[in-house]
Amino acid sequence: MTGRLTSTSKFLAYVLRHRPEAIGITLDEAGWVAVEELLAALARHGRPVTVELLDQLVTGTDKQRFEIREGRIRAAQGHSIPVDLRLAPQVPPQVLYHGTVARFLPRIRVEGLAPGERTHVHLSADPETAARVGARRGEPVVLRIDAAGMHRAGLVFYRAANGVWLTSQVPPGFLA
Ligand code: HQG
Repeated sequence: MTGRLTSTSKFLAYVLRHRPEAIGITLDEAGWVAVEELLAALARHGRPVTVELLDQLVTGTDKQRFEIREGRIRAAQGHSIPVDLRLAPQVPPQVLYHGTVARFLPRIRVEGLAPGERTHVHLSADPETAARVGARRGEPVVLRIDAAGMHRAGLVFYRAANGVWLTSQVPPGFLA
């Protein structure tokens, strides 16, 4: 991504996942806001985004952080504000992956994976993606999650529109 695309993507993710009030908008319960309302609010707050740039962000980046449906937009995942994305529970693959860093491991081994500031724990379908997630914080460590075992134990999985797997927590017994 170019610098402008990246910085706009990050600011939009901040607004749509964590702080819509930063530009004076509110999201509905499922995290959506009208595209027109979003663009007007961004312009009012000195962060103008054109329809073309927004289109590039939604369709043109590898991360697919945002979805647009019927004239509305939302972040596909990663929220800290309470939203109900209305995703249908999914049967997960046998194994999912989580990218983290060594300094978190002692706590993770005891507590399992917790969502922290976000509404869900984020899991990746492949170890390469998980390594990229972990690398945001340092030398990545990739954990293997016994997703099938969690599913058998009644824990629920969702898949965001961009392919990220979501679950409320991973108890330590399901980590390898
Ligand atoms: C760690 C990015 C101590 C966890 C990525 C992680 C992702 C614990 C950090 C998305 C813990 C939370 C989410 C425990 C978990 N004790 N540390 N019990 N349980 N942790 O950012 O998964 O670029 O909230 O390992 O691609 O890193 O934003 O979650 O290191 O999909 O679009 O606590 O963010 O996407 O960090 O990343 P985060 P994450 P974007």
